[in-house]
Amino acid sequence: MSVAKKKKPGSKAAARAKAGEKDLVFGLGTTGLSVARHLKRVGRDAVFLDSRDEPPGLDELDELWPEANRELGVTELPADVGRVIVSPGIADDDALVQAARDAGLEVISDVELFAREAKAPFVGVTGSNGKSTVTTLLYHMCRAAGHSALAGGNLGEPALDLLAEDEPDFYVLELSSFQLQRTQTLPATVAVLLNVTPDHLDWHASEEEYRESKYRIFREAESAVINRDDSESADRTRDIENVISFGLDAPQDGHYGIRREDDEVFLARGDNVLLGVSELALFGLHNQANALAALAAGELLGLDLQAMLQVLCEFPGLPHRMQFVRRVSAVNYVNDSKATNVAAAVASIRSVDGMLVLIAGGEGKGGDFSALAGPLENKLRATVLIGRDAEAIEAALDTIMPTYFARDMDDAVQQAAAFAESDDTVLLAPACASFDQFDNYAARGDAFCKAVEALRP
Ligand code: UMA
Ligand code: ADP
Repeated sequence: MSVAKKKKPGSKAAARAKAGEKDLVFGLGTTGLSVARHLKRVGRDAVFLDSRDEPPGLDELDELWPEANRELGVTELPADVGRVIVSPGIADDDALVQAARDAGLEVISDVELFAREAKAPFVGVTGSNGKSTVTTLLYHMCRAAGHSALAGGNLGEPALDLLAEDEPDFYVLELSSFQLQRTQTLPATVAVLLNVTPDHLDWHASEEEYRESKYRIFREAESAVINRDDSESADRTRDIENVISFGLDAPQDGHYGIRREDDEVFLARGDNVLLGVSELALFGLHNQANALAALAAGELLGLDLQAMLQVLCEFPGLPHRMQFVRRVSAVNYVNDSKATNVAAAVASIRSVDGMLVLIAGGEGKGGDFSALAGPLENKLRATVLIGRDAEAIEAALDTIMPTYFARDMDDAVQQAAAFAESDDTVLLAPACASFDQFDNYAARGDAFCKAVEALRP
């Protein structure tokens, strides 16, 4: 479905969400519960619906709102609802969502409700990869620079829950394509688009729709941070007064990039070098890009430069993102379970010096696994594959080096340990979602760490 056809704020559909009318909250997971708490706070009535008989948020809803009307294990649009607040995991072509639109109802995300109510300025961070890292960096930068800040959204704590806390100087929101697709109101003080590479093609109708959902972040932004590699971002931000770009090339005046001086590599703003990349606590070229994007966003918020640089020297990264686990028998084990798409796995493979044994696989999201082959050339010892789409990855990689199949993560780690040679890295970078074998990427990363801890030197 084309984004351009959606209803605008202030349209007839929006006007239907009058006080007294019931909202339909579709999805009873983390987001649905945060919507419940919000509606309770503002005193609006709601019906809660989930296609599952026992959705994860049910017990908490029972406690929070025992008398709430609920419809479980159903997928039909109830009568008498004024607007529909849809959880991000529900795809846009869902029959109920379509029925709501056909009925002229307003269909929105939790982020739309957040943006309508938030008083403090907020930064929106989106992109195919690097969102959580940049959101967290910016959060720490705000605080290091003496401001109060709250971070959330796709990162974990739902946006609406942030409104229940004391109002901060800044909100920093990680925004997924799912959330952006159903958000009309988004007056971000700073909108950051890190990169756009194929992902979530199992949710979006097309790659074009996925890309469009990302560019929606700029619609009402006061200022923007864009990636110089993406010329479309430059086009989409032409009407925004303050736009700062970042990239891994040498930057023009007022923009962020990389400069080389006397064989050393620096993060730079225009001609000014700011910090040697060897000082960064994060590693990998992709994290240099993330650091530059965070600096650009921090500048637009007016944050102190020295405080931001200090954060870059100290922030070690989030768990499950290029997380060093252990060195056993002269082999390094790195957990990048959050590399849930092909571009992320490519970035992590590029970050590893020397030879590697790759553990990959899971639920592919429509990405093209053959893009893994180039970066692996001349640095792949072996690949060990797990999960539903293991064979599709094998088809893309077996021309480079032999691939092996593993039953589960323990088996994969043991096989990888047997293939690895001295000073190799065993890298978990699945290029896939985890849901076929695990609850989520964190459970997959934990399983990897546990299996590595169990290895005997
Ligand atoms: N579901 C049903 N039936 C329903 C409702 C949901 O089967 O009626 C399924 C969905 O298809 C999905 C699962 O339940 O498989 C969870 O969906 P949800 O929308 O209820 O998810 P929440 O628990 O609310 O979590 C969401 C984000 N999840 C998704 O977008 C899938 C979380 O991001 C986010 O942290 C949370 O809101 C708070 O904002 C996770 C994620 O995987 C980390 N995000 C994707 C990503 O980063 O790649 C976009
Ligand atoms: P997201 O929240 O967008 O999933 P994260 O910051 O959690 O991003 O990083 C997830 C994974 O994506 C990392 O472990 C790494 O493999 C990859 N990654 C991070 N930043 C970038 C980037 N700027 N470009 C490409 N890949 C990246």
